[in-house]
Amino acid sequence: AVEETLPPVGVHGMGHKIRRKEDMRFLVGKGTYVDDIKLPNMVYLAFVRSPYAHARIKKINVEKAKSIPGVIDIITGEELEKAGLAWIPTLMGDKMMVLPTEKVVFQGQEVVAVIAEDKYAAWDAVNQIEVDYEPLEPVIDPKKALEPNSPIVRPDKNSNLVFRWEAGNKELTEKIFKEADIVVSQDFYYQRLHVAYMEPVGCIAHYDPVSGKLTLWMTTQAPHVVRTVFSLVTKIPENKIRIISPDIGGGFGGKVYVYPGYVVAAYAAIKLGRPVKWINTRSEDMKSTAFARDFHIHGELAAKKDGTILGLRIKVISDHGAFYGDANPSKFPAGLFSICTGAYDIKAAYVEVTGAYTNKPAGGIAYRCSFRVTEAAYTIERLVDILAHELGMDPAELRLKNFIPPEKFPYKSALGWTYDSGNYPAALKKAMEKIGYYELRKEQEEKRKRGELMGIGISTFVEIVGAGPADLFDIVGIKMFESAEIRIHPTGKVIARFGTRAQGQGHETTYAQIISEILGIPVEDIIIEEGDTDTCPYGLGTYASRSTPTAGAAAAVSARKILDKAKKIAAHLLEAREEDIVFEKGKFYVKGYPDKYKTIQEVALAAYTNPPPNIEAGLEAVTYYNPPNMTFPFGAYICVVDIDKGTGQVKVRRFVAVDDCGNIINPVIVDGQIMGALTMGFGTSFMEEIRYDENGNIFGGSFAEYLIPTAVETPKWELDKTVTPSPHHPLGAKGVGESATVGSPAAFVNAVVDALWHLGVKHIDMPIWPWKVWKVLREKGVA
Ligand code: MCN
Repeated sequence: AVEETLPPVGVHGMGHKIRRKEDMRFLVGKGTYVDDIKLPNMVYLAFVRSPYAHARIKKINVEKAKSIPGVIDIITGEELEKAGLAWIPTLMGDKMMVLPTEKVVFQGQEVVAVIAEDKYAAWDAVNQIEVDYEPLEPVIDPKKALEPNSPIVRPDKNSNLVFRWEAGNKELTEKIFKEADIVVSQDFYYQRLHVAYMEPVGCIAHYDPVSGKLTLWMTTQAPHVVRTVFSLVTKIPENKIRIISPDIGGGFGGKVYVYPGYVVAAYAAIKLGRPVKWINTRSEDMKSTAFARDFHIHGELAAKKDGTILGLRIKVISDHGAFYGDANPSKFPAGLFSICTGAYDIKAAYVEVTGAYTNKPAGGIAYRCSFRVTEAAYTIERLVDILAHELGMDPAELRLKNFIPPEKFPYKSALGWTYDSGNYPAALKKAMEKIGYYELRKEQEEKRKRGELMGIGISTFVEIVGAGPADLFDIVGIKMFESAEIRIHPTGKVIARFGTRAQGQGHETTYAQIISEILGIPVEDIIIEEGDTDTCPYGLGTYASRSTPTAGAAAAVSARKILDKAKKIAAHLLEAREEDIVFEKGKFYVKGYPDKYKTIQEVALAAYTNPPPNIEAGLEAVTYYNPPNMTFPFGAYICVVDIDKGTGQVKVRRFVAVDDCGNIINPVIVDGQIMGALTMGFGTSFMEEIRYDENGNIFGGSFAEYLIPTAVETPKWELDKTVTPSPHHPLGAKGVGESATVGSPAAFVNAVVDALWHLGVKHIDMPIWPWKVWKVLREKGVA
C-alpha cells in the first residue's frame, strides 16, 4: 500500500502505466490553488450582481456601503469607462462588458465592485449598495432573438445576430435529398450546461509600483493568451505582466475566458497599491461564468432503401448569451460543427449555424468538447439510429455498412476536413464483441415479449482535436502553435517548460514520459513546469484536447533536437564519428561496442564542461510546434439500459467504451480521462441542465438543484482500445481528454430510445430525467 503512494522512478516512456507524479502533493493536501495564496496587506473584492436579465441602470447609490467599517473602495462601470476598461475583447473577437454603464444584460452580471479589508466587510457592503433598475423586456429564446421585432440585447449592437455560417455544398445536398429513398429528420435540443469544475474562478492581482510589474495568480487554462489580452487592454507592456496559473481544480474549458473579476482586481490593485483577491462563490460561478452548449438543432439524413447514407443536412441555432467567446471560425467552416458527417462516408452535406445573443451569461463555449463537436457527434449519431429504426435495420449493421473504409484514409470529408487516420469498423466490432452485442439483442427481444423495457445504444463518434494548424486557428490574432522547452542541467537533471496549463490532466507525468522515452532519462529526474508566463515559453494553453497533439509533439521535437546535439558530444567523448554513434536506453556507444558507452548524464556534463570544438556549451532546446493537421481520435460506445416502467428511471446496466487516441503515452491517465469524460456525458444525458424562466431568472443556481453525477449514480465503465496512430504526430498520438464526452451522450440517448421505439417513441431530449420517461410511458399507456 505504501508503494502504491510513492511517485514513480526509472525510465518510463510511451505506454507505461505509471502513477501520476503530481498526485502526491494533491493526496497530502499540498496543492496550491489561488485561494490558498495569501499576500501581505491583501484586500478582497466582491461584486454586486444584477437581479434582472435585462434592465437599464438608472442610479447607483453607494453611500451606505461606503460607511461600513473595512470598506476601502467601490468601483462602478463609469469609473472603469474613464480608465478605458469598461469593455474588454473576448479571446475570440467579440467584446465583453467588465462593469456595465448603461444596462445589465444577464441575471448575475457584475454591476458594482467593492474592495474591503476582508471578505465579510466586502459582502456586507455589497448588500448595502442600492441599484435602481428599470426592467427591460428580456430576450431569452434564441429563435425569437433573431426575429426582426426582438428587443436588442447589447447596447453596442443593432441586432442579436452573432454570426451565420454555412459549410458544404447546398445544391448538391438538396439534389441528393430529392433522389433519396428515405429521409429521416429530428429536432434536438442540446441543453445548456454548467462547467462544473471543483474550484470556482478567481484571481489575486498584485502591482509593484517601483518596477511597474503587474502579477496575477489566476485560475486560467491559457495564461499567455490572458497576458496578451491584458497587455492590449491595459497598455501595460507584456513583459511587465506576469500571469501565474497555480494548481487548478478543474477547468474543462470554462477557465479559458477572461472574466470581469480579473480586470477589476488588476485595476484595483494598481489603484490602491495593495494586492486584491477575488474568488467567486459556487452560485456566482453558476450564474455568471461561461456556460456550455445550448443548441437547437434540426437534422436530416437521406439514404437509400438498403441503408446507404447519401446526404446530411443540419440547421442549428446556438444561444451565446450576451457575449460571444467562442473560437474564431473564419478559417474553418461552420465552426467545428462541420465534423458532423462523423465516421460515415457521406457524399454530400450542408450545415448552417446561426448564433444569437440573448440575455443570459456567455455560452456555447468549449466544455469538454469545444466548438460544437459534441453537438455535431450527437446529431449524426442520433440520426443514424433513427434511420436504422425507420428502416428496421440493426443500428450496428447500418453503421458498419456506412463507415469510411480504413483504406480510404487520409479521408477528405464532404465538409472539407482531412481525417488523418481511422479504423471505425475495428472499434465497433471490438465493442460489440466485448459487450456480447448479438446475445443482448436476443435478450432484448425476449424481454420485450414480456413487456420489459431494455435498450441498446451505440455511438461511433469522430473527434477533432489539436488546435491547431496555424493557418486554421487564431486567438486574439495569435496563430495557434504550441511550445516546449527542455533544458538538461550539467548533472543530467531536467526542467522542461510548456505553454500549456494542466487542470488535472497529468501533464507533469505524461510530458516527463515523452522526454524519458526519447532521452532515456528517469522520470524522477524530469521536472515539468507550466503556467508561469515569466518562465515558460509562449503557448496557447490547454483546451480542445490539444496538449498531446501540440505540446506533446513539441516536447518530442525538442527532445530529438537535444539528442542530435548529444550525439555530437558523445562522438567527441568516444572519439568516434557521429554517424557511428548508437543511442539506446540512455547510453551512447560506438556501433558494435555497446560496453564502452557514455550515459546521457555524462554527455550532459560534457555539454557544459567539455563541449567539442565548434559546438556551443549547454544542452537544451525549444520548439514552437505548428501541427500540420488536427488529429481525429474516435471511438465506439455501446450502452445497455433497463427502464423501470413504474417510475421512468433509466438504469445503465453496462457501458463499453472502445477508444482510439492513437499511440498512448500513459494508459492509466488515458483511462482516467475517459472515465471522467464518460461521467460528464452521463451527467449531460441524465441529470444536468441550466434552465431559465421567461424573464431570464435562472432556476436554482446551486448544486442543490443542478445535479451532477456522484459515485452512487455513475455506472461502471468497461474500457478498451484500438490503436490507429496519427500519421503526422511525431509520436503517433492523438488527443483524448474530451472524446468520451463527445461520444457518450448519443449512446445513452440511443439506448433509451431503443428501449422505447416499439412504443412509438422517436426521441427524448436530454437530460433524460425519470419524469420525462414516465410522462412518455404514461402517454403510451404503459406506465
Ligand atoms: N494522453 C496520453 N496519450 C494520448 C493522449 C493523451 O497519455 N494518446 C494524456 C496526455 O498526455 C494528458 C491527458 O492524457 O496527460 C490528456 O491529454 P489531451 O487529450 O492532450 O488533453 P489536454 O491535456 O489538452 O487536456 C484538455 C482536455 C480538455 S479539452 C478538457 S475540457 C478537460 C480534459 O482535458 N478538462 C479536464 N480533461 C480534464 N481532466 C481534469 N482532471 N480536469 C479538467 O479540467
